[in-house]
Amino acid sequence: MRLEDVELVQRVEVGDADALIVIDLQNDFMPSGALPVEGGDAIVPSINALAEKFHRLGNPIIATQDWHPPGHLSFASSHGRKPFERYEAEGIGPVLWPDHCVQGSPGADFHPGFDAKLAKAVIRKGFRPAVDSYSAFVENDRRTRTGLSGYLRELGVERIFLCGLALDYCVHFSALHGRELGFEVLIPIDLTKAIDSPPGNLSRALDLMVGRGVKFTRSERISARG
Ligand code: VGL
Ligand code: ZN
Repeated sequence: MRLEDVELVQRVEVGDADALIVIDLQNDFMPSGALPVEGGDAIVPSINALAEKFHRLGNPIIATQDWHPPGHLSFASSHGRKPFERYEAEGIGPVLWPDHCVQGSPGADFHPGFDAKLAKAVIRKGFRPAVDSYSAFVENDRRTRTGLSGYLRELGVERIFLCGLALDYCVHFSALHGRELGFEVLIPIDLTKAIDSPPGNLSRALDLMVGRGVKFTRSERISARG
């Protein structure tokens, strides 16, 4: 499925059981970063605008950070290989990445234009050397939880709005796990960008998300309640 073919929800009103989750809006995923996502910087102002809406309504905003130790096994350099080479191991893959989002490095910081102070919690993921975590909920070993679902449940959240980077990796796996964990999931499609590596990955990710009941809309169709 192509991005243009995804069916969009016409009108969305932010309810009191809604949370906004901003995925990995970090320097290394910006066009000048170590693992650049095309157009990654262009979505920042519109994400701020939606976050401002949630903030005014008193709805929770949670941000995630990809947060790897040096020498992480998702890095091609840790295997003497080239970035984007295919590589599958338990908790790693399907491709290897350039070194990125190393804990405490400038590349791991939020994009300076992102209004991160509006986030009431920051979830850091991918910090175990041999296990990656694309999802904000469950690491790539498919077992280890980040704690986010419990946190959302305690806040009474039933529906999550997912935005940020990258659509076919961290947003995608967060959406699927969100569904598995019983949340409604809505992605404003203009507030996210894809890596699309290996080629065709975005199309496959869209098929999977649609099949599991993830809904899509555009940010200008989201209105405040009341
Ligand atoms: C991501 C690849 C590697 C993401 C993180 O945020 O989508 N992708 N690490
Ligand atoms: Zn990563």
